Amino acid sequence: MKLYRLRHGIVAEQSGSFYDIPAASWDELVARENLTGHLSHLMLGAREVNKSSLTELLPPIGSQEVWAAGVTYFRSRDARMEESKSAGGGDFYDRVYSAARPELFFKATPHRVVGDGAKVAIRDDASWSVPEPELVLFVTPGGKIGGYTIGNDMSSRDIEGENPLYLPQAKVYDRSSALGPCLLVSSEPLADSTEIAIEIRRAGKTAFSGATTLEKMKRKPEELVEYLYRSSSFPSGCFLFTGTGVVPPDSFTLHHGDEISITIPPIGTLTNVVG
Ligand code: DO4
Ligand code: MG
Repeated sequence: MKLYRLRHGIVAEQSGSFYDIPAASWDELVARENLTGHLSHLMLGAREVNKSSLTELLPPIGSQEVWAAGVTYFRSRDARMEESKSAGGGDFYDRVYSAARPELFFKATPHRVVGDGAKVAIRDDASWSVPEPELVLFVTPGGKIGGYTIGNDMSSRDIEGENPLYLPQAKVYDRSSALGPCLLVSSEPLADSTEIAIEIRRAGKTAFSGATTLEKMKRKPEELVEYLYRSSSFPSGCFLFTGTGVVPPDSFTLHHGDEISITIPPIGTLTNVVG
């Protein structure tokens, strides 16, 4: 089942039909251990609505923190070793790729997150900016993976490449994070063959496209969650980006007006324009 958060309420999609979900708030609905069971119960009395009511989509987030894992794909390790080589930072990426402890960093507070159709930003003081297409986990307060969404972990490569200690500035700024278009509620793992694809369109043409699959991810989603929840509590659950496996060539930087579309087939497509 897919859950959409709209300006005027919450809509569930099941088998091609849409239903209004009566809930006091997004947090009240999703921050529970048996979300699938709770939704089945709510669906018994839910009112069917037209697909056209899916307007004014908001990101599928309430008060949750957004965290991110990094260097979980070989392509990310490679690109980052190269960009930080002259600063002497390359070795850190190589080490974290094969270490037992994953890289986990704080990515966003909810107000820095935009939804499908909204504008993402590039930093004014960055000269090399890229999107990072990623599968994002929704993790319950108890540490169970309760659902999935699509994420864009916007990043300033020149700032991170200058010094890995600048990572929070390269990663955390207003509209640096996009989530959506919905939350796919499922306690089942996604298939390893699941594809994560990105297309960046500029002036009506494809400026970059690429894809990867979950089987290329070095770590298991549960492993990332287990580390994140060590000595940390998340009373309303949290979102966790799982890392990027697609990095545009070094000659590529985002421009204002670029349209970024990220598709993960069981979830949908997340589209944002840079502005
Ligand atoms: O190491 C820095 C961030 C890595 C990242 O965001 C990724 O691999 O997706
Ligand atoms: Mg990332």
